[in-house]
Amino acid sequence: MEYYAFVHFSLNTYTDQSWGFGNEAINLFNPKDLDCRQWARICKEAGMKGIIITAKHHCGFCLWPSKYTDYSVKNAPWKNGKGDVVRELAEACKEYGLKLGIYLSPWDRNSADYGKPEYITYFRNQLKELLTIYGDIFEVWFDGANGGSGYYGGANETRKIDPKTYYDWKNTYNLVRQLQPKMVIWNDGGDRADLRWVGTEGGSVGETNWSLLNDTGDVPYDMLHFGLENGNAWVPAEVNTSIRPEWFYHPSEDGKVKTVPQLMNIYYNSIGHNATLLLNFPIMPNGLINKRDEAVALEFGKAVKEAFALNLAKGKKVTASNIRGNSKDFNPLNAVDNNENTYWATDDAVRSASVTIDLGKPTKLNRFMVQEYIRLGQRVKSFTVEALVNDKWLVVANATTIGYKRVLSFPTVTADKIRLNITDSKSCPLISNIGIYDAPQILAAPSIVRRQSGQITITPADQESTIYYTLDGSLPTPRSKKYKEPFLIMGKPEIRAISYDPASAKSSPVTVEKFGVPRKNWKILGIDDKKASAILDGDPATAWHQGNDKKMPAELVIDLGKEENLIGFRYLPDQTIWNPGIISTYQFYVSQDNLTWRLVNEGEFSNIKNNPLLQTKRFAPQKARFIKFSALKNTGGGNEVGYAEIDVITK
Ligand code: FUL
Repeated sequence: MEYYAFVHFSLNTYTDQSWGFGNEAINLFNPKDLDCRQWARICKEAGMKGIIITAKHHCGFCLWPSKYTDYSVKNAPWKNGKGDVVRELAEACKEYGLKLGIYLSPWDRNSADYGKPEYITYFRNQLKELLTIYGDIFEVWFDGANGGSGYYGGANETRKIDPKTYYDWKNTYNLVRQLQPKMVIWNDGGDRADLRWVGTEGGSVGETNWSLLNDTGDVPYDMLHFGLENGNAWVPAEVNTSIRPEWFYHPSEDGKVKTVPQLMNIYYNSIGHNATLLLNFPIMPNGLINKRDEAVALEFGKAVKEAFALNLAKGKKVTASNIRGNSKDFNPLNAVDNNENTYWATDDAVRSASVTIDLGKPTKLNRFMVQEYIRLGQRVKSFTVEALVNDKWLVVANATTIGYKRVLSFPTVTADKIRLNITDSKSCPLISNIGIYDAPQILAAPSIVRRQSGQITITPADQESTIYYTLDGSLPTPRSKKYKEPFLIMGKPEIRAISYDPASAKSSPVTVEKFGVPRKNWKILGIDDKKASAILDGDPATAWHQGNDKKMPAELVIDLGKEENLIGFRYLPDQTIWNPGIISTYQFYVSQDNLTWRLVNEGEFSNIKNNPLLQTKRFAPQKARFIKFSALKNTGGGNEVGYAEIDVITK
């Protein structure tokens, strides 16, 4: 179970929320095209092994017709109350050969009993239903999130519980073990369970990652992220992240689906770091996974398959610095036989040792995979990977722990031999598998950014790609100018660029960026905060916010340094999810002297709430040196105002 899916689906899907309060109307739940077979097909084709569904999220709404509450699908208009999403998913998983997992939120903002002992009985009754009706369950997720406030059967109040004692996890675990002895329990609070959270939802676990923790005591971020070398409990890491910024579906995130290079990065930082990967699909109100999410997940699956298609180490000649008792059973050949049940081992006293793989001929490679024989514990503390290139040993990678699986990427080398050097280990190392690969490049369109200084930076998705670009509007090819380093361009350049892989002679799609006048001498007036420079830094990922104490209209005045012939402006809202302060109604003024202002454009940015993309507004030509962008309203109805970038269009 290296890689499996999460699906987030509940009343939040219909209210555009992350956390429901617990009083959301049941009749909102009506997924007209719900098709769990679509979810299962996508997950299967993407290379996943199972699906975990939010049977009950914090709002308390149940996707199955639980006997113990009215707040469930049985009172929804969907299938006239006869529907059961968990059953449909269980059947779809069976059909597609996938395992089923259950997310059951301990925090329940609907239940009148939440916070009282009665709720624990209710929670366990629901757990019993889920673990007995739907066949084998591979994992159960007990999310620890708790914001306190809720509907709680109409009480509308804040209820505090002690997460360490309230849920009495030990007895709940006993119940689970009885009902589904093979199932793993995920729990990020309370008593230690079988799998641990990694302290972030961003998609990575530490470079050092021990599968151990202590079975009692608090688990600060560092322990979650790196594990504990001498912990006394086996609690491997599971990296949970979403294919979009948020867990539930929000139309505003349709343009923010992660890209294949981003997902590859997540792969190397999760599965490649001795963790499993739980990737979330937010289900849309119609009951389906969005087409864009599907396309990216399938492409990502294909890219992983291609990267690790051919193990160049398999069956090659292998020698080792030490073999346990010189026995055939522990021969280093066991490390290149692709068999998880055999392994190379050293004598007991040995803590550092090496194994050398003779590739037989100069061979191109850029990925190294290694696995410990994990049934006998995690041992390796540090290692290096060396390549014999033109008769010289070069260190191509340096790392700490291995665990079940460790994958290292490095720039392509052409080597005759590869050496794994274990430099420190808790006890004699046991290596079950080694893989050596030549992963093809990921050819996604490069990104082009212009800093305020006028400096242009072009970045490929794959560090090994070569970039070619043009400045004259023509299509870039491998005969165009090669990008070597950031360069300065004043004026209003139009830059087109491709990423190119000389080995396969394939190019990425073209990126086209048209820049306006340089912003080098621009100054934001009347704002002391240095961080406001984020508005002009050319980086869409950085933003600045006017203080919340300021009331609308919030004004931003910029001195362009010299008179320009203006015909429009551009506004990119803050691209983050929480309180981005997206301006929806505005006025745009220009001035020659920063004293007398002319209103040249006003109105609203349509659909900016759901799609906070770059906004372009044009107006009749105006000669001016100063601009004033005045925010009259934001999409949230408050006073928050955020800007990622402001630019002008000139004649
Ligand atoms: C968090 C929850 O609060 C989110 O809504 C989501 O379910 C995520 C997987 O876990 O703690």
